[in-house]
Amino acid sequence: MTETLIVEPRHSPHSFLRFPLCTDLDRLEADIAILGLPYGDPYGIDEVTNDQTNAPTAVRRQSLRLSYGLDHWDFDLGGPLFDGRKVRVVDCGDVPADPGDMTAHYRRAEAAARKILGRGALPVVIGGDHGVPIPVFRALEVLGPVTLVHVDAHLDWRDERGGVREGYSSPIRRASELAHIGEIFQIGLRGQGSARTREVEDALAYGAQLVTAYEVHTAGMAAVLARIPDGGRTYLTIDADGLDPAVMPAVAGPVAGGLLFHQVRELIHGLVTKGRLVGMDIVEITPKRDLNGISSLTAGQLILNYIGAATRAGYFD
Ligand SMILES: [Mn+2]
Repeated sequence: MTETLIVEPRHSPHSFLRFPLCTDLDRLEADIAILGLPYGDPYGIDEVTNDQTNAPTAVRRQSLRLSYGLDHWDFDLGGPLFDGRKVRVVDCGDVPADPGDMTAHYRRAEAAARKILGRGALPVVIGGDHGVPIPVFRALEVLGPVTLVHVDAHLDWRDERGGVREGYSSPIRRASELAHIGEIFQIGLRGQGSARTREVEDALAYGAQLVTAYEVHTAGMAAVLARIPDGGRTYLTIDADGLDPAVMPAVAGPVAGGLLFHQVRELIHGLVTKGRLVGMDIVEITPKRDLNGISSLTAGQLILNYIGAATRAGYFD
């Protein structure tokens, strides 16, 4: 592959938390690699640059409100982010798209994720809509079997919509077709989305474990975590609308009754310590709908919880 993979953050004046930029993935030396994937597989021409494409920039802009310095105490973590250890976090910018070839950005995204994983770093992907993790799921092949954990109000098992197969209604269906994806846990389901009875039946036939938001509220996230096998690799894909709209107002499909921040935080810490959480994404933030930047801030706080938890679990020692 000779294509240029990466450009600098498109519109943000700075990287995520001002971490160093790495614009050449062949020289990547990092424990964690932040990667913006603005572009999905659109259902219509107006969705080529939907508001979700603005989210990597919005999250980077808001990230400076998350931290007053890496030496400051983070009560989410019980100490400074890096816990006094040597941890290398870089921001790899955004994968660009090519208006003359609307399949190019998924190819580049997969190649970028393969390089990040191949060089031993954990990818932290900022979408983009929920189509963008599909090439990342493919790239997980380099690691071998992976359990997929999915936070979302919606099932995302549509085979296609209007002939489009890799859009934001289909990521979990596409994941289920990959040989290296094993068990799938879908957490936070509620209300109505694009799923009909046939999609639910297909998910259940696959063996996907469907966990409603109400089950989490009643039984607690610890009970959900207990169902996920210990010791294996997991990848976490978070649709922002899996969280409650009070926490994540900037989403296209808000549904009441969603997961609360502390529940998703508990999920991240639990997955990190149960086995190896090999990466995560946060997608479907629509910054124009945001209030006080709270959705982008909350996304950034989830990312810091992943970095801090992985650090304390000895991932980078
Ligand atoms: Mn989704």
